[in-house]
Order: sequence, then C-alpha cells, then structure tokens
Amino acid sequence: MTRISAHQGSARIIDLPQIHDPRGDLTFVEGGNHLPFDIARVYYLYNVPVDSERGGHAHRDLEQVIFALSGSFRIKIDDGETKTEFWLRDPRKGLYVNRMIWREMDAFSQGAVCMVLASHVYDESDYFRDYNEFQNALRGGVE
Ligand code: T46
Repeated sequence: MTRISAHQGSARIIDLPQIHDPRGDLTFVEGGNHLPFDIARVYYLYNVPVDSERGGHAHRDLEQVIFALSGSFRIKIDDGETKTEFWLRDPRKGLYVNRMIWREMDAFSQGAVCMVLASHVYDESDYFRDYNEFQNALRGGVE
C-alpha cells in the first residue's frame, strides 16, 4: 500500500475504476489499494438544501476522500497559503483532502448525495471550526 506523507499535497482527485455494463456502471474502492489511508469511517450527506453551506472547518489529523455519488457540489479548499476549488459531479472521482486543510462546501444540486471515506472515526477534538485558530495552528507549527 502506498502512503503519502501528511505534507504531500493538499487536495487531489482520486480516480476509481469503472465497470461499464448495459445494466448500469459499477465502481469500487478497495481498502489498502485505491486510497492513501485505511478506511475507518464512511458517512454521507443527503437531503441537502440547494442553498446549504457545509464544512467550514479543518482537521488536525483526519484525511478524507469526498465523492458526489449523485448530483454535484463545490468544495473550496484552503491550505493557509493557496485557495482552490473543485466541482464534484462524477461518482468515480473522489477528492482527497489531507489533514490541516480548511474546506467549505456549497452549490449543492437538487438531490445531491455526498459520500465521505475517512481515515479515523468521528472525534470532535480533531476539528478546527474557527478559521483564526486554524491559521494560528499553521503558523505555530501545531500541524
Ligand atoms: C467534512 C465534511 C465533508 C457525527 O456525529 N459523526 C460524524 O461522522 C460526522 C461527520 C458528524 N457528526 C456530527 C457532528 C455534528 O454535530 O454531525 C453533526 C454535523 O457535522 P458537521 O457540521 O461537521 O457536518 P459538515 O457536513 O459540515 O462536515 C462534515 C464532516 O464533519 C467534515 O469532516 O469534511 O462533512
């Protein structure tokens, strides 16, 4: 299994295999193969109002891969120096988000479903929910 260091890349698209079939397409994710971490948790967002804004936080240690299983939405990424944005709309393409990255999500399409594969179980103490605290942690080398 290939692991990447915590500092190698803020966010990037991970392409998953797609099995075309007249009955419908199939995509799979294998632990230890397609992701740079072992999956400890899966969660998903659904029934999301189109004007909803989610995220608005960073994680001390958590790494995640975020998918639009259905519909589309935007993810804005901020590593403290560079801001980028990604539009997710293909269930075969997940956005890997490293630790110590601020993320905000919006522009959800009607019926969008967001699935997230995470490297750790839920832990509120892993969150920076205040942007200034996140910036201070980056400056202070807490990461
Ligand atoms: C992220 C984006 C993409 C849990 O109890 N367990 C969980 O696994 C999660 C993810 C959340 N929660 C609780 C914590 C809050 O009381 O559910 C509530 C809503 O969580 P939050 O406001 O953090 O949801 P989002 O959609 O803003 O952010 C979530 C993840 O927290 C975050 O890591 O990257 O989805």
